[in-house]
Amino acid sequence: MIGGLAFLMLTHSGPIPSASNGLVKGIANGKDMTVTEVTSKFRRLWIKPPRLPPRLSPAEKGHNGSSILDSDKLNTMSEWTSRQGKVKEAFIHAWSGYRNYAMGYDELMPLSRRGVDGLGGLGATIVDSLDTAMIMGIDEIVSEAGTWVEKHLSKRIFEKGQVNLFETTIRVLGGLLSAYHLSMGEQGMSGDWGSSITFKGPKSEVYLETAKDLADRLLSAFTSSPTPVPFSDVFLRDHSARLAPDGLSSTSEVSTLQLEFNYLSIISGDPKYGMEAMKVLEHLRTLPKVEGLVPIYISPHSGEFSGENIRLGSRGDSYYEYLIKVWLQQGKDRDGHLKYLHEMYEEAMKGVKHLLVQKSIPKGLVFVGELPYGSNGAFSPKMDHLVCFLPGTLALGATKGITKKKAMEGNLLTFEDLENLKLAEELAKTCFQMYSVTSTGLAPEIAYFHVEGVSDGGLDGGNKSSEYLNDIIIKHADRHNLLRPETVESLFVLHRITEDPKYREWGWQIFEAFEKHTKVDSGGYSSLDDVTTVPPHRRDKMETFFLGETLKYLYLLFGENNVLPLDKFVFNTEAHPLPIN
Ligand code: DMJ
Repeated sequence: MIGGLAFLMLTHSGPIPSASNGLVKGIANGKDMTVTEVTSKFRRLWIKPPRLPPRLSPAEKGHNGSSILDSDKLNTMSEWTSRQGKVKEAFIHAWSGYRNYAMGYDELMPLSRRGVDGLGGLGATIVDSLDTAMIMGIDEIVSEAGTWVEKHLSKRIFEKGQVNLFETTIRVLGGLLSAYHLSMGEQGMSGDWGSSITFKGPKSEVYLETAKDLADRLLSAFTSSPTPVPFSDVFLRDHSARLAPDGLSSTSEVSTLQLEFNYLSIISGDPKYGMEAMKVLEHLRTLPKVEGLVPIYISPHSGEFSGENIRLGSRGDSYYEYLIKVWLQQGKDRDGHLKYLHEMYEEAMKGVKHLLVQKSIPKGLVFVGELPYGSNGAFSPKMDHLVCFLPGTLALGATKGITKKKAMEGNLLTFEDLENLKLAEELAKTCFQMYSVTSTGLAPEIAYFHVEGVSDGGLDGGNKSSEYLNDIIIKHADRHNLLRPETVESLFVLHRITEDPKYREWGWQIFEAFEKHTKVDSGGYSSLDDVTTVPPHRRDKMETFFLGETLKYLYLLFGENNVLPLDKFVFNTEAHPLPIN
């Protein structure tokens, strides 16, 4: 243990990332800082001991609490602690780029070193990053981000025009709610997530009050609609909402609001938020489905699904994720009136296995395809990277967040759970292979799988040494990478649940590929145009979810499993942890 800590302190006093190394002008709290100030600020931050020291499990402690770990185990622990430190460095580098060039904008354009408002202008990167900084114990960033929220966010909410209901809920509302809880919002909840740090920055009530103000305006999307299906866009400044231009909402968007609105009702004591959001799921329950699967569009006007396109990728994904997560959020009350969510989830997963899961040839990778023309139309062997949320969700649904070992010992797993867990492991392998098959080691946005009867050419320009080269087809238009989190999210959940170390190793390979190909010297990380060429052409955008999700999940994957335990916390679809009731 002492060896591990000493190692970490050494690591942390090493070179600091280039963006914070005086190459760029630093800005903190809106004020310009000199190069030396920036450098010394980050060096101070760097040499701090870790906030969350490794904790030993009861099995690792002797009777009197003394360590009985052998040196191999200690080395392994310090290796993962050191890797966790690298993820923290990456987060600081990403934040530095954003803070220096784009503070107050939604996103950083890391190549042109400026900001862009692609999400309605609520400083989305700041709010999305806040709880990651808390989890990593980076006080300076918590303080910078929290101070910005306190000084500017209410005004922005008051002034701004059109925002998307779903994106604003999962990123901004979700980020505020999580920051509220992690900064000890609820009396007596101190430290329930694995840390009891008191952060600099505003009091937790600031996050709650801002969340309420935002949600009060977002509610107009529900109240303006003639059905329980909300409109997709909200005008914040005048509390009004409107349909998307084509009159349709995405099924995943209308069904991925409930964790956030439910939790806001709990902490505010006002049931209106949860009530409005839950009406959507109650309504979806009544609609006809295909073996539990749903089309990706829905009309707020008629309340009916539109078209027949069924997929677990874009516009469909988090419908399935929230069925099980909103049910898990109920804690002890899971057998109460929300039991129908578990039933809908179970039926949908049966439908996935029956209608969407196939194996590629020649090597037999298990993947989830699509039914673009419904169950009577042809199967498409196309899988979005977005579908890689599914392994984590399946594993979580099977054990309800406890380890597989504990669930087996308690005889808690049904046949269905075991089958889902197996599928989760197979799909996680496929998602990882979507990375390792390319020459950058990073996944494309979309992959096709080689199946009998489909004669698309194989991968062109990928990693020629991969044994899955002939199984995975990457079309030219799909070769970009947006720094997405889904695969590392699933690796994190699967590592917690199965305790299999391979998931950490896979996560580390992915992290190294991000470091090698997406890091921008002047600060931040960039998306890529083509993951099959080296060096890859870069795309001028750092998505907020790289800080909110990707780096958070990698940090948690390499860390101790008593931080944000999965049977006590449920992560919203943007990786903002909320406590289970
Ligand atoms: C995030 O905003 C969320 O994870 C959402 O559910 C899907 N898309 C992005 C990340 O890829």
